[in-house]
Amino acid sequence: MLPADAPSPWIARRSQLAINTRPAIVAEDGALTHQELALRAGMVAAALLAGRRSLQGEAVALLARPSCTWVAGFLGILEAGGVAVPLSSHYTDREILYILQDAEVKVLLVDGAHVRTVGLSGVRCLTLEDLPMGGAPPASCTAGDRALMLYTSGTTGKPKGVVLTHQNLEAQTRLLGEAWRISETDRLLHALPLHHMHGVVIALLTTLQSGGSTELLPRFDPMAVWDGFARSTVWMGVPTMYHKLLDAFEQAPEEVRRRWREGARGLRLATSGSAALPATLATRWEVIAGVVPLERFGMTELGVALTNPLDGERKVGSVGRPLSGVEVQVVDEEGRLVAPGEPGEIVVRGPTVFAGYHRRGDATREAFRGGWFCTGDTATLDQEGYVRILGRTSVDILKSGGYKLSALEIEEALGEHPGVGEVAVVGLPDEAWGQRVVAAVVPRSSWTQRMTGEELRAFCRERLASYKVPKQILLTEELPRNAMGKIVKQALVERLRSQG
Ligand code: MCA
Ligand code: AMP
Repeated sequence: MLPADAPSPWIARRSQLAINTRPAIVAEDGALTHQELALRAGMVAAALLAGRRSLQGEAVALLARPSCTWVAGFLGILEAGGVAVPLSSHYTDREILYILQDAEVKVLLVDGAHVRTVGLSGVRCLTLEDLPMGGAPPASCTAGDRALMLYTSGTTGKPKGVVLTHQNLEAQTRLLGEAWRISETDRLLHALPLHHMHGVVIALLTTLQSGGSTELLPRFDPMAVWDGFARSTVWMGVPTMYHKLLDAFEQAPEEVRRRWREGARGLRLATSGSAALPATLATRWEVIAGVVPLERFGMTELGVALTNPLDGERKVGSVGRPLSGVEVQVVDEEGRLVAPGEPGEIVVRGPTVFAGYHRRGDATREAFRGGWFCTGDTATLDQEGYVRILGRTSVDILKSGGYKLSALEIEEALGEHPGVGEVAVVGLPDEAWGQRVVAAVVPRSSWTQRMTGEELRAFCRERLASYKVPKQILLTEELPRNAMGKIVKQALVERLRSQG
């Protein structure tokens, strides 16, 4: 670990790349070399600084399509000494306002497609395409300075800001780049959302900092991804993407399959993470690509912590061993190491572990025990040190298509409807999504005949990003409860599963 006041290793690496003339980004809005990208980032930094020497940790939100513009905006914020807060275009206005407020955002950087008036005084909106020409030397940042804030759903109703430092970003991108031997000859095909750890740090920034190039697709489209493999060496996806890719493959005519198969076989590395990769998907991919995807385990609070090896044995159903430079243990409730085969919680320590939840001192303290970050994931360790994930300790944290969703956040949104008496949100096992989010609602008596599940879904869509909206909302007379009157979600899951 570097001392918090050491010069930022992130900025140092960025300066090295500023003279690199190899390709860095290809996207809908053009292509940039590392050098050109550095110049564009310098322009953004200069506009943000407007004569100051540093933003001194001010939060700057970023809302733009996946593009050269997005990447220059992101890097410019860090170079100006600001904290980048990437937003999703799937967010509702309400979600955006919540984050702007919670993160104490001062400036919102947008592209032409996202120009909007922000209903919050004190937030300035700058359009990236309209910034004046100019440049600024990077602000003098330290290893411990905040660099990135990612909003993640959890065991509280509202998402929390995960604060990552310059050191976190540098350590994660360097260690992962080394483990997966990402180099300047790599070209990553990128179709992940740019408001989460996977898409931003694990995929984009790791490739960028390793000197490689990234092709940013505007969205995940299975056919465009299959076509893109032929131009790429690396692909990173979540299991739902593999599911959708394999379905598209099976529906394609034989001559198209032949081309796609060749593209997949030409990849040097295809990884899967953010949720468990079912063995059936791994095998279906192997039949086409010749090798199973490399599965790894990560978390917003710490990036990738465990990975199957690039060259050694990839165990299907396992997430591999600790990333070199990161300490991982599987422990019991007292923090003692468990024996191989025994279940325990994954805990992590090292330079990639985040600095804390923004303005949530209590939640931060609760998340650590004796300096180790407690992931809330239950796992076993085998004799060779490979970790197998068994599931999460909390039933209220769901994973759908790689997105972490909070049952409580969805319940809160539904609870705002005047007809909703009681509500419980659960995840049902699902081949495509991993978990399919379903809500069971007990209507207030006066509303029983006046409300449908579809109307409630529309109500949710006004409040939550579309991927958080339950796939199904069932109206029911009662919810299963224990002797203390508490809703038993596991019993609800069983009931809903038996009803098909
Ligand atoms: C889209 N929908 C979803 C999801 N995605 N519903 C539930 N769960 C989802 N994940 C909704 C859409 O809003 C739409 O709703 C309907 O489903 C159909 O959308 P479709 O076109 O089929 O979906 P898509 O656009 O192809 O999206 C699927 C996706 C996407 C590409 C798999 O979900 C995605 O990009 N997932 C990646 C999430 C991710 O990056 N997680 C990493 C977190 P409607 O019809 O009502 O409009 S970081 C992490 O986990 C750690 C660090 C780690 O280890 O990586
Ligand atoms: P997030 O908070 O969105 O970063 O999601 C992190 C969570 O995703 C972890 O705590 C795990 O529950 C889950 N996760 C990530 N990678 C895997 C994987 N390969 N297998 C199973 N679960 C995973």
